[in-house]
Amino acid sequence: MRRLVPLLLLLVTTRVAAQATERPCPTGAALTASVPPPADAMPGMAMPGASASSAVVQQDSARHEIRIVAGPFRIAAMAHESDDMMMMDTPVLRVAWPATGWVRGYSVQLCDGDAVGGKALAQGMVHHVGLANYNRRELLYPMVERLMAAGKETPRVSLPGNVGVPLTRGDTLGLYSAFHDVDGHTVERAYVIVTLPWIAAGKAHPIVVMPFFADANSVIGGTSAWDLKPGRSEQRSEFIMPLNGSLLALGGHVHDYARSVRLEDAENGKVLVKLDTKLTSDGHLISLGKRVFGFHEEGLPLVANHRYRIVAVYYNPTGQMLKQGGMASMAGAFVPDDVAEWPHLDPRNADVQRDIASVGAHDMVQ
Ligand SMILES: [Cu+2]
Repeated sequence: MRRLVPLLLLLVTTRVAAQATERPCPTGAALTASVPPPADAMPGMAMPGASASSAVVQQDSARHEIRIVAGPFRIAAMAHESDDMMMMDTPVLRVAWPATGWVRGYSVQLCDGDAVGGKALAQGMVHHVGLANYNRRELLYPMVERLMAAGKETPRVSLPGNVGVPLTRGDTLGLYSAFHDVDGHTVERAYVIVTLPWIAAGKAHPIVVMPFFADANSVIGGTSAWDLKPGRSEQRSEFIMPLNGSLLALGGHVHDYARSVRLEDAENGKVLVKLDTKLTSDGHLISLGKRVFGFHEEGLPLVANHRYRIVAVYYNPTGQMLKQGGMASMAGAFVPDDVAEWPHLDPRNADVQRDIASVGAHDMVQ
């Protein structure tokens, strides 16, 4: 999973308690009626195996929220014969963003479309839900932005009051997700509701914050996992900052046997941020640290045209090569000095096209 620690991740948790409690799931009938059938589901047009699900955007001005409702998804009970979790990946469902302004966080709900009175499904059925933004580039890579990502351990993200990620009316977002059954129950019609707290343009002037993502093994259009050799090993990659700005918070994603992942100044080798793991005695991952730097002035400055490096350290005690066992990235919230200098997304670029074709396929795959 590439981005389970997503953008804004870390600023986050303190506000959770202050949030309004989760709204109940709409009744199944209301859910079913709210999501139109997919446009390509016309007679004669449907491809074999094509999805019957689609997504719709609802703007709730009173609550200052924009909701993306997607479904229906069939979550089939599967035999769990091994430790491998059987996942059901959904297709990427595209929606047009309805208003210009700033996103302040997100939360994910899974609802049962067959429940008469409205019923939330176990959060544990959500392996991950992510949103790609096809109108903006990742800061460091010729890829479309991954705006948010949530797994079952990150059901809600909420930014501090005065911070937001800009989106423009008409931007195209793609929602991708994966589910798995819990306790062997099949759900015939599940719906995902992603709720994004929202500041409308003209209402306020929040600090613009953007997703930051840096991979120790960036592969566009494929998995960024690598084969983990026995013993101690390092995986590193360099990037050049495209513009000036500062990091507000930084977390990351690693797999079992990772010891640390760090950000260095590649010009002088100075360690800027090092995140250490907590592991079980046999090396399985318990958690990876994170850093919050504070706000703009006190953020960690990153300098345009300067070279930086991500270094992941692993110790694989198994004595064997672990196929695709390694993965490491850092992700967080970044405040550009001038957002107008953000690198442009070129849809004709071959890397960008490869990435678009693979959205959702490698994100969050363990
Ligand atoms: Cu992973």
